[in-house]
Parts: sequence; structure tokens; C-alpha cells
Amino acid sequence: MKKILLINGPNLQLLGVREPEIYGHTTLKEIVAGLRCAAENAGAVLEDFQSNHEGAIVDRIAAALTDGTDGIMINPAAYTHTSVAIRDALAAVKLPAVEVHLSNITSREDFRSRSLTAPVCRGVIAGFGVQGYHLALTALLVLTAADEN
Ligand code: CA2
Repeated sequence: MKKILLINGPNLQLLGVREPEIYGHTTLKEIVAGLRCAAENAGAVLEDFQSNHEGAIVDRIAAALTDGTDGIMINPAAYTHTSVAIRDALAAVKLPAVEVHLSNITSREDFRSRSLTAPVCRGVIAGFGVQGYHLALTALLVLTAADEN
């Protein structure tokens, strides 16, 4: 059974609770429940991790190397634009990773257009709200199935 690791970065625990006009009304708990269900329907298992701490995210990515993870779906949130450490961790584990953003990061402030993590991911899905996580899951299931061949 494929194991997909979902990582959400800083402040995403506030989804659905604060600033719904920007990030929508769905809570992180609801997003994770929907993804868990979609993963199960596809014969996969989803494990989720959220942290507001860069080092904790780096440690979780490193742990994915030995815990049976087949692919990583990550919304690094603000660390997208700043974290060389998360980029290096993703590059080091060499697992297929897909970066997800709820908003279209290229249509917001200039500083959000640059992602340090995107170049070490297989692709980026941005601007489709919660649906983006489901698109990323589909992409990862395709990528990890392809890796088997
Ligand atoms: O669009 C995305 O998914 C972002 O990764 C969200 C980050 C932002 O820094 C990135 O540029 C784009 C912000 C996540 C903060 O989430 C909140 C949710 C509710 C209320 C406040 C913040």
C-alpha cells in the first residue's frame, strides 16, 4: 500500500478559523479527513504532519526516508519563500514531492512568487484552494505508480 506524507507548514492550523476571505472556510482537520478518504479509496494511506517550526519539518522529511513513505505532498506555507533547510531536506530524501498552495502565489505580493522549495519538487499546484491538495494527491499516486515500473 502506498504511503503518502502530507506536510503543512506554519499557520495552516488556522485554516477555516482566520482570514477565510483569503484561505477559505475549510479547516485543516476537514482537509486532512477528505484526503485520507480519497487516499484510502485509491488504495493508499495518508499520514499528516503540521508544524509551525522549520526544524520540525526538516526532521519529519528526513524521517520519511526510513518510515516507508512513497511520496510527499507539502505546503511549506511561508517557508516556501525562505527555507533553504526544507529545500535541502526534500532534495536529500529524493522522494517524489509535490508542492501545493491554496492561493496562486504568483498573483500576490512579489516575494511570494519565488519558491525555494519548488525546484526540488516534481511539480507545483497553486491557486485551486482545497482542491489543489486532491490534485496533488492524484499527481503523487501517478508518480509513485510510475516509480514502480
Ligand atoms: O497559498 C498558500 O497555500 C500559502 O502557502 C499559504 C501561506 C503563505 O505564506 C504562502 O505564501 C502561500 C500562509 C499560510 C497561512 O495560513 C493561514 C490560514 C488562515 C489564517 C491565517 C493564515
